[in-house]
Amino acid sequence: MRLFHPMFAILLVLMTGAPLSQAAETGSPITFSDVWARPSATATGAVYLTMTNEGESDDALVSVASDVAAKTEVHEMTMTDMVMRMRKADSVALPAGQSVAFAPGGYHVMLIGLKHALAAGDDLSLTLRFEKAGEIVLTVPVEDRSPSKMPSMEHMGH
Ligand SMILES: [Cu+2]
Repeated sequence: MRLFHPMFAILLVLMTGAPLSQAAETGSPITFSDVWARPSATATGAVYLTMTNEGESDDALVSVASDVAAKTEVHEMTMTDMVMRMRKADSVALPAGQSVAFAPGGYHVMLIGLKHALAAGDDLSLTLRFEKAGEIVLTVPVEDRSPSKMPSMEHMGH
């Protein structure tokens, strides 16, 4: 049977397109975008990302790990009495249907005790463990994005 009528092609695209957009092929309802790490020549580095829960049940990021650093933690920057502080977040809630952005000035993944410098163009592997979705491994590109206004801020307290 030959199905070369243009209408069939359109139907096939519609039929195969739907499940892909739900990330069904990975089996995980958690999707990521805007994943990048800041270049670093010091002992610490930072990873930023946006995570979205496309599933029906609430989840939470409970731990992070990377083999490029001795210790990997989720940190949160907060403004208290006009002073920026950084503290370790034990978990980050990711309710069903919502996104959480890790971005300069807010949440970030802190790489502590880097085993080597991170240069733009490098990749690093980051493992995120979720309460329900389990472990997800991301490849994080090191990118030289818009320079931070306060480059030393993210390293405060380390
Ligand atoms: Cu930090």
